[in-house]
Amino acid sequence: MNYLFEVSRSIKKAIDLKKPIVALESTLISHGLPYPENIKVAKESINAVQDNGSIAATIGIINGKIKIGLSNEDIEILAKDKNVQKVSNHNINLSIYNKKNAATTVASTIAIASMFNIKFFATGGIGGVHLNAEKTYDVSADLYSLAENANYVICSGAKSILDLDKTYEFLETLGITRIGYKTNNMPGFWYPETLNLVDNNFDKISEICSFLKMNEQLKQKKSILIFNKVPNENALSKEKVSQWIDMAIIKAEKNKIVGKELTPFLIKEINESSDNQTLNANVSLIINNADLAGKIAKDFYS
Ligand code: PSU
Ligand code: MN
Repeated sequence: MNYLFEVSRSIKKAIDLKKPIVALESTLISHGLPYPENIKVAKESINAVQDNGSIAATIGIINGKIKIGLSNEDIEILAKDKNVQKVSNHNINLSIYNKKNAATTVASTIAIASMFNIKFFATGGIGGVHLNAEKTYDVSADLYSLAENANYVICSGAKSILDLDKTYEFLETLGITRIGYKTNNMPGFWYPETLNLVDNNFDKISEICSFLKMNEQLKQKKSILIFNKVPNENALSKEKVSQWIDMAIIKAEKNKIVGKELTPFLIKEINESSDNQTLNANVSLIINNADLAGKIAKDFYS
């Protein structure tokens, strides 16, 4: 099995010494953000984690090998190469078999992180239940992966393009605890608040950690979501975001974009029609989540 995985030396050491590690995904590099913002976000997220005394492990697939701890060179490949595959739990095995360069989604990143006992993970927004899912059955594998793995996931909720109410309900159905960091409501990714209430708000990192430590004793095989709002200076209003989304959805339907192409298509369209206001919000919330994850992981292991 070892030849399928490559763990960077510093991460191997950190795992052995039980140091705080935060896993990061690579799909937002290849499919979520345009070049060169994607490289900037990848590097600044790593820096944000490490500035807080934790170790960042960006996960992705280079030449059919699963890498835990992508190098700067690997990040460049995933950021620039147009043929990078987006891999979730259903196709990761094939991208390895076919020796592809591939980017891991939330679903596959946490599945890999769990294999190496890496508990913490930071991203922008998770995937969830899509609008019209009652017709298309398009529900992100992220939700099931969160239910199958016991990770602590720092995010700004689920992406605004989804049906956030259905996603909220489905998280509950799957047994995933939804906690807020300084927020009583689940965030809406590019906008700070939905109407859905978190299961518990914590105003202090130390309180989150004592809760997570207690949770470890329960030995539940389920993830916990820790919601962090988009920073104020880049936050957008729900009304504006909804207008851009409606326009993008009409275009997606016209162009018959479905399945795993849908999320990247909508995000790209909305970045354009918002004059990059959504892109700026996206960049800022991802780095902010990496920063919070670095702090929580550090506190958790000390
Ligand atoms: N968050 C972002 N940009 C992204 C994603 C999340 O800000 O591109 C990616 C994540 O990798 C997530 C995936 O796991 O989109 C969900 O895709 P789908 O809806 O096809 O499951
Ligand atoms: Mn999907």
